[in-house]
Amino acid sequence: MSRSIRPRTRRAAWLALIAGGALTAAGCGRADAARLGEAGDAAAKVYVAPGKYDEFYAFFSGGFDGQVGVYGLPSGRLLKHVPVFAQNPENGWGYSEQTKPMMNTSYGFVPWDDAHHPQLSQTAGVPDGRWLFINGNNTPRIARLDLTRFETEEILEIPNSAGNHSSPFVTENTEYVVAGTRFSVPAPQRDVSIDDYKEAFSGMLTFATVDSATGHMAIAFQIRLPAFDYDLSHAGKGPSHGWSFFTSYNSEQGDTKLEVNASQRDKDYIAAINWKRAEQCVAEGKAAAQPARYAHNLMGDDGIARTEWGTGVRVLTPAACPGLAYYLPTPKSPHGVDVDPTGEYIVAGGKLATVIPVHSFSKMQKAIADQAFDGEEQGIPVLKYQATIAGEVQNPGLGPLHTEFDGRGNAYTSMFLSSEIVKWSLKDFKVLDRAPSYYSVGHLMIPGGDSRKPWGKYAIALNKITKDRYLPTGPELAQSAQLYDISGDRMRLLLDFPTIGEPHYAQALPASLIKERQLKMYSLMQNKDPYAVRSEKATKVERSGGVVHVSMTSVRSHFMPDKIEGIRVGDSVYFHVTNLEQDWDVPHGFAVLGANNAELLLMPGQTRTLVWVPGQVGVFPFYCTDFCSALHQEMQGYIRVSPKSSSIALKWNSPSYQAVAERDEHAERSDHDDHDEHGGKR
Ligand code: RUQ
Ligand code: CUA
Repeated sequence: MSRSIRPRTRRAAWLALIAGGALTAAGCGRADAARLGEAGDAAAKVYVAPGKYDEFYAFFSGGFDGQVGVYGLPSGRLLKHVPVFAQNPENGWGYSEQTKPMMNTSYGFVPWDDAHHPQLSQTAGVPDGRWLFINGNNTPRIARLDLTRFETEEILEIPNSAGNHSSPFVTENTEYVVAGTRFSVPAPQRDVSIDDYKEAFSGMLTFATVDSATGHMAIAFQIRLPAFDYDLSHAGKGPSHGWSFFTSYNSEQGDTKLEVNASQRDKDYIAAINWKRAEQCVAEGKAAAQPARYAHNLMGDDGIARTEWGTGVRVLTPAACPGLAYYLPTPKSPHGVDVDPTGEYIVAGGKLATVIPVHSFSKMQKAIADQAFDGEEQGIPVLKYQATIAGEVQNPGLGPLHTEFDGRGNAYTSMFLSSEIVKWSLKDFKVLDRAPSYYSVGHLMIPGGDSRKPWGKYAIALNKITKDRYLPTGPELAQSAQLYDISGDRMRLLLDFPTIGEPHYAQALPASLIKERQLKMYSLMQNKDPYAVRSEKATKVERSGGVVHVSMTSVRSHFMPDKIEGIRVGDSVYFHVTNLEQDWDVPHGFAVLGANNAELLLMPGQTRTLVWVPGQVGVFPFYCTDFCSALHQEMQGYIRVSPKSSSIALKWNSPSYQAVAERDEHAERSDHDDHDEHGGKR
């Protein structure tokens, strides 16, 4: 009796610990001043003198804010907040006509998301500074940012997926970005009972190619797996090139109360996917074509985003493609899966595990060759745990989640429950050091720490809870990162810095890889926006029914035109503003009183369009919102709005006015003549 109770009690204790998010810093007792960043030289190590640059760019996911934060390291200074999945009224992202299509999905316009994992593009397994990918977790999407502009250039929706958590995780040469569904769903979606979970739901993994010249993504194939929750992923490299690994939990396939029901088994799985094999099977026609509607949003070279609609996907099943997928048993509800720089070790983080299991790729290959199977899961061979495991890190701490590497043979694992980073050796899997984090570290990050060539100087803890580390700010406290010096034998905490949104994961690389490649301005002469005006002479205002197009310019320190009359209540006024500047760091803003959407921020040489629908009669100012010169406050204008029935003619003060007004008058006269002929409609 008591024997049967004990395991359950232990599990209950675990669950209580997890649910409560225990804040006990296991390392705390051991912490001495030098380890906590209080030593005199900690400040000097993170101090970047005025006018000097940081050594690394770091890209933090914004979590629930759907954006990317760019920070300098080691200073922790925030450099930029790049809008990705979420509308950003500060610069009009997702509000301007040119950028709205970026938020199109098969569910309609979705102007927000939950962004978790930034991934730098890699060449030969090393971050190359070209692009940054990031997943949208809620409405499954992958975005690509261009690192010469720090702007989002492309967003690809992932069909047959829900909760795009194990994404985007690039392969060694950015052949693919991947997307594993966290929530299994009916694929394609249909009306079925949730009770039919096991039979009717699938766990779909998606592989999207990345064009090596343009970065453009395209869904190559999907793989239909059992209805587990696919949580995280990393690609193989070197000897394990051609494989991608996905953790899964809920191999119990519970469809309710997962907290308990998905924690029954001792081991869940890492899915090892041989994507080279998948390519063969697809080439041999073994993938089934399946209709699927998904948005692919791409910024054109005219600066205008457009949506192309995907109509189908090719779906592979392990049954149709033997050798495609294997399951590696892994304790227990594994979360992170990380591949060491040599490509030999596959490290899992089991949220509920008491060890850190380390699989060996070469042992896995041998186990496959020897058919060392321990049964199967819906046709997918399960490899014997003992046949693939290289070792287990014993007593690492509580709640291992994610592991990164320093390139010197060491691994660093975040311990969520015991709030610490644990350093261990890839040689003998022995713990070498531990440093407390404040508090509840989720991901951790070493620049290049998931690549073949980590720049192993710093580690960052991305903490879930801040508690008492900063001045309090009401019920919601600042999000927090902590920077550690990992260059010596022992880790040393150097700095706390607050971050925006909820940073889940981050990636970093030496600034030298991108710094010199920054785009300084858009070329005005090559501006292909159909409403771009390249000089003040060409500015104009044109009406077509209830739509008015204002093609205007901004330059220090005025708009052309800055006096507009002849607008009527209810008109849709399209302000197409072109920034004529051709200097670095001279954006202009544009804002109009009462606009129901946003303001605009115009980069030099760029055109952006804001729609304004005036709802009342009056004369309304518009002005520049970006302090651009000593006469920035003079950068303003007025637009007059008359009653709907008004016949006041369009009028504006730009050099084009006379010519356009005469042309319009002429057109109106012949229009009159036309109508008179047909019975005097006017
Ligand atoms: S995770 S909850 Cu990357 Cu550990 Cu998203
Ligand atoms: Cu233009 Cu301020």
